[in-house]
Amino acid sequence: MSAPNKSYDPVEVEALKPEEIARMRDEALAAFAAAGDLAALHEAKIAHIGDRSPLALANREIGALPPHAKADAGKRVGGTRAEVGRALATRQEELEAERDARVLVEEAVDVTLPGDRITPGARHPLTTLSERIEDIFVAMGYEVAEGPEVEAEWFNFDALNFTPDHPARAMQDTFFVRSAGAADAAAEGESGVVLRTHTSPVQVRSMLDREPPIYVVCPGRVYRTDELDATHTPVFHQVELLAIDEGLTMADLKGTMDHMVSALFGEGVSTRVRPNYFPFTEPSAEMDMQCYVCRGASVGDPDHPCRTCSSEGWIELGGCGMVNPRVLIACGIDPEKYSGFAFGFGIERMLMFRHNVEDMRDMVEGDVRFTRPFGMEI
Ligand code: FA5
Repeated sequence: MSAPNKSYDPVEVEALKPEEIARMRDEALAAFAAAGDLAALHEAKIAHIGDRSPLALANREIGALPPHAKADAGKRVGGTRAEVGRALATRQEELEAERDARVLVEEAVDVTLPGDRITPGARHPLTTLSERIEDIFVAMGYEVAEGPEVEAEWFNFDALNFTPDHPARAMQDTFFVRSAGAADAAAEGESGVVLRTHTSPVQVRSMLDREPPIYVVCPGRVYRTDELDATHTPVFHQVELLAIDEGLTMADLKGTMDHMVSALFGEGVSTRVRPNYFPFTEPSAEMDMQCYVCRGASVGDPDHPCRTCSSEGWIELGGCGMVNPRVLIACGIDPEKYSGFAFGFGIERMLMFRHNVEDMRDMVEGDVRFTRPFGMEI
């Protein structure tokens, strides 16, 4: 900047001449108008009203003018800078509006296009129901116990008091594992190894592994040579319950099962027992639960039939009884001191009546349209 000069004539300062200021203005307005986008406008802004632009330099010259000349030059330069500033703001608005309109077109999302989101799967309801049942017993202090699916015949039958000629051992019920040297199918039964036909061998393993008192819940997959139809499958799931302690009776068994069905089907749903026979329990019983839908109201009322229990009022749950003393002895437990109860039931059948599934084949076919409605219960 020049030093103050008392005899200075502003008209003589090149940068402050009116035509020079007008030229700066015209150049700035032309540059703004020519800027095709916001980046170009920014360049033009720096060039024409930035700190080193001709207008800024002219403005600085005003400080060096004598006082009488300052007002005139200041008015001319200030007015021009304001005009250029307004032109810049106007062009900035235009270019921003153009950019926003372009973005709306270029980045438009067609919400009618089919989505490519991967829908979440669902756990199989047999798994979630089995885990729910386990949780009920774990909350009562039971321990979850598991055993092998390829099982020694001794655990599956002998230790459970099945006599050698018991019909359940027959090939029409049991998958025998053929030993490597077996000549033909007839020799299969000689391997001593079967696919377990029920979860009761886990009772035996639990009693051999633990000292009483024993409270275990044993979920697992079991195998029988049944044909796949609406109510049978050759591979299915059971949950087994075993309690061994001093002084246990059928009343404890019934109370425990009443609690389970109330927790699963609603407060107040009760159970009943009917005589039955299992080699490993004595006495043995079949346990039914009260129909949780009609609670017995449909019995003898043809106007209000119940699909869930076929208007019988009761639904068959599974087998149960007091552990046979012969089984306790086979497992090294003193039947004079300890008694126990056991209960076993099928998860597929329970899923059928709990969720009105009419055909067991739906559970094994792996179609997600069957599992998805059960949701992501965990
Ligand atoms: C037993 O397997 C005994 N171990 C149950 C038991 C345990 C009795 C402890 C006493 C004490 P059962 O053969 O009845 O019993 O089978 C139990 C349940 O398995 C049946 O109630 C039924 O729900 C289910 N079940 C049996 N066969 C099939 C099959 N092919 N497909 C689906 N579920 C089946």
